[in-house]
Amino acid sequence: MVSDKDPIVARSSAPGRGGIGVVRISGTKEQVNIISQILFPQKELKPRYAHLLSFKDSDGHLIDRAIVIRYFGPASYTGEDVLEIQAHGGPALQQVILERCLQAGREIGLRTAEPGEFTKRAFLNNRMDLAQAEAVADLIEANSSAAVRAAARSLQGEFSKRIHEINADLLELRAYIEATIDFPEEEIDFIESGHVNERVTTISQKLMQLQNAAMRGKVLREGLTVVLAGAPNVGKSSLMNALACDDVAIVTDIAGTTRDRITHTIHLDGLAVNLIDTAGVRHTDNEVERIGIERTLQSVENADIVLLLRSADQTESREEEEALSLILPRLREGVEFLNVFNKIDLATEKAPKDAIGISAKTGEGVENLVSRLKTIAGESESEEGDFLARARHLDCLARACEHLHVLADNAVGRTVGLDIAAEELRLAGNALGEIVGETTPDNLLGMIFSKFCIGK
Ligand SMILES: Nc1nc2c(ncn2[C@@H]2O[C@H](COP(=O)(O)OP(=O)(O)O)[C@@H](O)[C@H]2O)c(=O)[nH]1
Ligand SMILES: [Mg+2]
Repeated sequence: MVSDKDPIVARSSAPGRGGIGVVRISGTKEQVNIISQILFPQKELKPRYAHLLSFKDSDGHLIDRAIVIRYFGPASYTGEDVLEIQAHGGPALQQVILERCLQAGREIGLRTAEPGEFTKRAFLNNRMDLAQAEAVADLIEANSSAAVRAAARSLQGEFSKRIHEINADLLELRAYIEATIDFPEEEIDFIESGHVNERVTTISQKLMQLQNAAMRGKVLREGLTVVLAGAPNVGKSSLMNALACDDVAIVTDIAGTTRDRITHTIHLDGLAVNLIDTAGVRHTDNEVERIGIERTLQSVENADIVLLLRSADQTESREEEEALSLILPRLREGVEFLNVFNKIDLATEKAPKDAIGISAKTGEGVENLVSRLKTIAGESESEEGDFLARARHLDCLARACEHLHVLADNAVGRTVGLDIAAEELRLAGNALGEIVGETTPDNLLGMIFSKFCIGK
């Protein structure tokens, strides 16, 4: 078991070669003093000052010249004392520096940091809340410019601020209801004059707005998943290649060519779009193809947008109907569903009004399809600016909503007793508290930080 009290060290810059490589040490003032005196003897390090110093091995041989910065807690990233050594960024050199640091700190228990441990300390020392700490990892992992901006907003506390606002409302209302419990005769008067039910409705609405924003935030973080589905041979793989501007999927006129999912990420207006080409859906006795088709249907279940492809030259064929009957039941509620008629170059008639006509072969209409995707993706931009969210946050928000709905659906004081109402408000607050880390169980914290990269 590692302890949060140990001094820790890690390489904070990315592995590989670079102009600069950064090794960071965090610990108490005494711990960092001891290490710093061994590494840089006779040198008093001023806080937040870039010292140019010789970094030497234990025999006094020069290893590199480095910029060394000393931070005094709590004014540091972790909230503890920190020593940052910026040397040249070679992998072997960085390893030598790391080992020398570990050797210098051996007596006082210096150890290599776990993934995310610097940020975990920042959280434990109240330098940031949990949603902000997660935003650090999300900022590093952001795969589009929109995700970068949203992660930066989360890191500044935009998401947390909205959680705290709702939590304050919940707390105030709960305090009022709990005070009312002490006056059983005047209960109904108190509930009415305190507009308790109206307040429940207002808080529910705020919470649902936040939930919508968080859903957009999750799309920003993970990208928009667009699944290409339909009967065999309608041109799904051809469209995949056209959208990817590359030969990512095999195209033949043999039905059942694509058997496994093929994924490829493109960027539309700064948003990552994960395209998934799938096996054509039909009834089949072939075991491998059957497994592929089940994977298609699973992808459909998890999609943000499903492009249902049909071949414009043979619409309403038995295959098309069969595919449709298997795909439609697997669509989640609220999923965007676009009818795409491919092979319009072969068709004598135009695509129906509600469908997008394209030719994956000639490229006709593909531009139009892309702009439809962009519109859908663009709808995920809110005016006040998005923040990033994770599945974990959506789960907490959904639980908070459930507790509030118990009260919103049943008038407080009439069908729901006051003690139950107070308890539901407390549970809703707890669920929200988990997002910012106020009520998050320790094992969950461990899991969250273990997904970080080392040195962060
Ligand atoms: N004329 C024409 N042929 C197409 C078009 N799109 C795909 N094809 C052809 O239809 C056949 C099946 O295409 P493929 O992309 O493998 O279909 P999938 O089974 O749905 O993935 C191939 O021979 C393609 O060349 C199109 O827009 N026009
Ligand atoms: Mg295919």
